[in-house]
Amino acid sequence: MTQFTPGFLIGAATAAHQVEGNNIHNDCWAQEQMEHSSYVEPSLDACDHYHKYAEDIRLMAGAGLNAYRFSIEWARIEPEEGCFDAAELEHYRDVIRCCQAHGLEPIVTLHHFSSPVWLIAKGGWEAETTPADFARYVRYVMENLGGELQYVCTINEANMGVQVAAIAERYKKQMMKMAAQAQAGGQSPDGSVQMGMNLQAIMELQKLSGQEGARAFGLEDPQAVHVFQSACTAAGDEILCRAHVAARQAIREVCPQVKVGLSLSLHDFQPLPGAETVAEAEWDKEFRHYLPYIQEDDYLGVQNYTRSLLGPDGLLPVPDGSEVTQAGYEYYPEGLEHVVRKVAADYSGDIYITENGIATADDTRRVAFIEQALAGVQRCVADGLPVKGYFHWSLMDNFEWQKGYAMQFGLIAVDRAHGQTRTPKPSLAYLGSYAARN
Ligand code: GCO
Repeated sequence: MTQFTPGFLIGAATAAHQVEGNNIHNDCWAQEQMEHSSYVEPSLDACDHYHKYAEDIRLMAGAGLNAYRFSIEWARIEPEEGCFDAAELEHYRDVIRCCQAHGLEPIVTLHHFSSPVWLIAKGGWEAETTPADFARYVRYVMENLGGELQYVCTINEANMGVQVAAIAERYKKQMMKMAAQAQAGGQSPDGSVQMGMNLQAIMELQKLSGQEGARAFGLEDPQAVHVFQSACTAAGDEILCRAHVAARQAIREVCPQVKVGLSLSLHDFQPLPGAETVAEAEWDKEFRHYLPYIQEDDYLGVQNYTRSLLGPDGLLPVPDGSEVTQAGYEYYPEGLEHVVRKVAADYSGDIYITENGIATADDTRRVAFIEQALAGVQRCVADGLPVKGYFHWSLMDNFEWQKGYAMQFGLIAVDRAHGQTRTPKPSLAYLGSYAARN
């Protein structure tokens, strides 16, 4: 293990809704309460990071980390449109100052998937009003907290909506193929799988869930619910990019010293012979497409977890016999270096790895993953690529969105049933050992 040079950020990352607890004014919380929720369980108190942040920051600092990436919850700051909660603002000021008091550089994400309910009721991430609404929230935060910050990430995984749309399209094609095969064989679509399946009931439940989801936001039409983690249209993707640009402009007006960027979820696409054009098209969709909107940023947040094998017809399954994580990803830490090199070929700004990690109950695999991922990062730095920091996902085992608490991404274990007790795993100190000692 070789330490990075002084100034290279070595940190951990979290997201407000996944760790704080009781974000009762946001869209995820509303969807978690539904009778037909797609969330396996509600977030509830999460990891009570809202109250235990000082303990968590102390654990990071004690392990040698020198940075912390966390998000500010828009729905806490602006629970009702145009009404700002100064007490919540002061909570986040306390978190920022606690980081600084313990030698951790804070990187603040201003939107990490969850949005205020009122925004979704207005049309959410497909509404023409959202860029201005987002910029107003960002300006309020930066006017009050910007003087204490050096780094801000406007939007986490800005390409998530495009990726969800691609998954939805793949799923739709598979369902249509199954139904066509069944009907060609003279069967009902239900008979196309070797189990008792009632497609009609599935469709009815999806209809029920959609109607309930619309009601959660005071809407009639399920198609009008546009949360951030839903398939976006090309118009919605453009609205999101305009929201980033409007936020960047507000930040630059209020705090010109702050480094601004967004983060993208990026896959290490690996084409089999004959699938090279498919891989390039996928990379264009999830990365190059955003270049016009980020070329004036100070940095890009790169988030990578694994590789994606592609054949001529698109995504291929994880190869038989591969080590697979709790998230169903192939264990593939080498993907990070590949993605960083591909990004640097087209983007000239600084690169911060704002998420990289592994969902596993075996912390020795997390240590090995970190070692292999950071070896790749150090090769990139040695080759002169402008990589300036690495944030591991995640600081603690937390609420993995619709999958609930089943996955363990954390450097710290959390016993939510017994006082939210924190138990640092060996991987936390191992990660900290890479940070230069000033
Ligand atoms: C994301 C989010 C995180 C996830 C993490 C593990 O990248 O999807 O930023 O909130 O929890 O990636 O899936």
